[in-house]
Amino acid sequence: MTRVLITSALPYINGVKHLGNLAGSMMPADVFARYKRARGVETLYICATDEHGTPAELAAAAAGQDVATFCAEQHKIQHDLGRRYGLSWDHFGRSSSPQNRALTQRFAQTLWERGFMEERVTQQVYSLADKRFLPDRYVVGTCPHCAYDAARGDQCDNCTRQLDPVDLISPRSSVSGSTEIEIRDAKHLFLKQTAFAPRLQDIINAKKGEWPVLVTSIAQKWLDEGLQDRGITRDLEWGVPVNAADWGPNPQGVRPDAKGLEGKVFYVWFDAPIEYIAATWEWADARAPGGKAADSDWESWWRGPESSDVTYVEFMGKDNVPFHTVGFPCTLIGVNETQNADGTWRLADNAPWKLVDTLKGFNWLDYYGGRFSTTHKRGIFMDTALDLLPADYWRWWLTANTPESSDATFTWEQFQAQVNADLADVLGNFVNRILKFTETRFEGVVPGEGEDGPLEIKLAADVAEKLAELTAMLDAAEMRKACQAVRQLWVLGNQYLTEAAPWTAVKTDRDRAAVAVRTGLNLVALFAKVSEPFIPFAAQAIADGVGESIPGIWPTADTALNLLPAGRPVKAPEVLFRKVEDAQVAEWAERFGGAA
Ligand code: B3M
Ligand code: ZN
Repeated sequence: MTRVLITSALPYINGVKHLGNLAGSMMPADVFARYKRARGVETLYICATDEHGTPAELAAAAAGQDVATFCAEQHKIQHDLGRRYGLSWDHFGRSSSPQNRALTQRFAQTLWERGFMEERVTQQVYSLADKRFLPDRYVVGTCPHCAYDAARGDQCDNCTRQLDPVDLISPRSSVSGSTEIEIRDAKHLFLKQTAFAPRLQDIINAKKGEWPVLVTSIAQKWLDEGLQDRGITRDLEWGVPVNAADWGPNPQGVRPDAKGLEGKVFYVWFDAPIEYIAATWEWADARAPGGKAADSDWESWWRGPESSDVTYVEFMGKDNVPFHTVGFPCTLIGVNETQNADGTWRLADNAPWKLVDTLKGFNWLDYYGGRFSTTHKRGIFMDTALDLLPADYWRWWLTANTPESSDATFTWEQFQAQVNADLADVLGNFVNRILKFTETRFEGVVPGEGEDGPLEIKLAADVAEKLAELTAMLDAAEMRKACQAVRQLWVLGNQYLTEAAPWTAVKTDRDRAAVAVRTGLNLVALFAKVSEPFIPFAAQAIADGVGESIPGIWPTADTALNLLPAGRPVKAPEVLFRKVEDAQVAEWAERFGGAA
């Protein structure tokens, strides 16, 4: 039996996430985690808020809060929202945790001592008015590539190119708006990513054909363009302190000259992925008596021979792929390995950290063909969505429309059509029809009489086929196809019931009607189990109706239609899915901005 470790990209702390963020990382990761647990696989699904960097400081300043208080509050809000969406994290950590601070510092120190880091004096933007350096988003100006006049120091939102703050034309401070800017020398630490290019190329070559083409092609593009050594420290107050004074010598016997590095912190993209590991440590500590776990409790998921039964799967949007195919692997390879004099590599110890086995990257979910935007408040956000409709409506639509092979678009009209058809007309209607009929004509218990006939034999074959398809698609984390398969199972149920027509049979042949009712009730139990990864709240209500507990054991072709013992009492649930009305759609399209 193998274990599965699942991470979804860490939502940034600067505000509530929109549905596009949910669709392209947390949602598919959750469906996958729920499915694995239902299969009886030991599963750990880890997520956290990503709390460092300039966007956190800027958002806190905009909210008029100190950044620690802001992050603590926002973490709670995101945690609570996740819970209300049924995101089944085993732990939802914080990249500002003591565990992440310790691990980030330890990894950085190791990278130095292995010779993969060096000090460089670089040119940085300094604001005379603000008396501080302006890293990343603290400076805005005109993009040197496309002339967009609100490009940020780290990236141009218009042409998406990565930038260096000193590249901006007419730079100004985002703190004060001041244009009194000069370029000053400042010392920073650089990770020598160039050294890792051949190792990364080997990894990508091995994953071509296995990972989504989107992912390997983004990684390959970065490798083709040539890796750059990367500055991994920043002149910020909020972040993991560098603490270079504690480090030992590099292979040339040189200790870092901590002078000039005082007060600096690591770049957010250096510590954020390390938080995947640190959050697992947080998880172990949170469960340990006294709050202090043994290292082996969390390390067994991540390093050395104890973790050899773990398959590690990452979920993320395409913008995060470079950091997970280049940045994070460089950190881990550098911590795991050393280079021999002839340039070959060897493991540094017998407990290397695990690199990703499967990387699921997703395209964008758009809003009416344009980008959702946190900054411009365009589209629907996780909190408001739940004020409109229960979580399962969103879960279903977002999973059924996962932007796997291309970008996908949300429109209220498509959303309404799909949730009404799939959830209300197909699934809800089926469950309701058969349970109501059982209540009125079979005393609300699973009938035991009668023998299966040709209809049931055909149904069993059809169900077996679709169930196999569903299982295969979930194993591959192919979300759209998995949704199709589960929907087709629901449709089979409706078709069967229409053909078997127990309401007609009951007038002439009560045994025949009993077989149809028993089969229908078993389908209800089956649907609860196989729908649980997608719509866990409704699945629970459905399971309750037939006295089943979920997540139970994933059904097989043999058990699929034999889940319920004869004589068990059953009960129709309250309305499972209310239809989304035209008037609601009109109101929401108006309120959130619809077409154009
Ligand atoms: N926080 C994603 C983002 O906000 C970023 C992911 C970190 S994963 C280690 O775009
Ligand atoms: Zn640009």
